[in-house]
Amino acid sequence: MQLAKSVLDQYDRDGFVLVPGAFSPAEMDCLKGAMAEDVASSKGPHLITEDDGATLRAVYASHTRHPLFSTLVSSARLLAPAMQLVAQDLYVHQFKINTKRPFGGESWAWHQDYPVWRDADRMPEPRAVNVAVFLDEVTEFNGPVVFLRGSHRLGSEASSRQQANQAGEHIDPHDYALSTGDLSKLAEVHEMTSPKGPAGTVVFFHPEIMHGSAPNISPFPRDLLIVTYNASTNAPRPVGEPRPEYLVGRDVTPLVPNSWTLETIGASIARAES
Ligand SMILES: O=C(O)CCC(=O)C(=O)O
Repeated sequence: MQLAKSVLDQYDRDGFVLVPGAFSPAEMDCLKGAMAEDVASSKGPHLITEDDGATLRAVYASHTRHPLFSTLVSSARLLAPAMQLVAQDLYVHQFKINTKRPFGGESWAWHQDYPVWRDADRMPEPRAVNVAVFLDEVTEFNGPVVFLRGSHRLGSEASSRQQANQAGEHIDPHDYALSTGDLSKLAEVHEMTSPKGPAGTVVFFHPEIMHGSAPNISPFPRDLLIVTYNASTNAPRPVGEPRPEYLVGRDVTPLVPNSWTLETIGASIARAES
């Protein structure tokens, strides 16, 4: 899949683009099943809970444990447009599924992603792209990600007054949030907008766009898979101990796009299990 010039221009202008129908509902069902298998069969710090300490909020690095996800990250439907947008060879910096349960999946504070990777991981530049895959339909009711359109053009200066959380592991946007005053000023200039669509929709978004999301007050789940691709030449250069590999990918070998379909994946799963 290749993005048209007009879509690339739209990404430059807005900081995100929505690609409807990138995957089929059957493919999303399959990924939801794989997510459930991964969560049920693994324990560890890569499973992040809500404040109650029990409800799942996010699962990291499923692509290192489940063949459906390890092959998905090289799918031409995700990787080829990502390579166009960054104009570089790419590897997976981070993989996560943010899961908002019905009736209460919690919010994600307003933030930019790159300042976190710059400060916590020493990623040299924002030569990266986030790719969000809607595992569920995303509506105005189940906590869609909200962007400040065009705010990526401000660079990371808008976050420079934030204190980097020194935590060695998962850094929640709540620990790195923009102040309400700054956000109020930005929202006067940058329209708030939330891409929505059926399961299988994909949104590419810039690592410096301001974004956040509200709690899920609907009876419907909102599972959102986000792959962050980084340029292989832009790998973090940590001064001390790097953050764990489930948060910061260390294999910077450039990925090669594959033709990911349920059929080809079925074959690769059989190979992995034999
Ligand atoms: O899942 C969401 O609603 C927001 C996620 C997000 O902002 C992030 O992971 O950086």
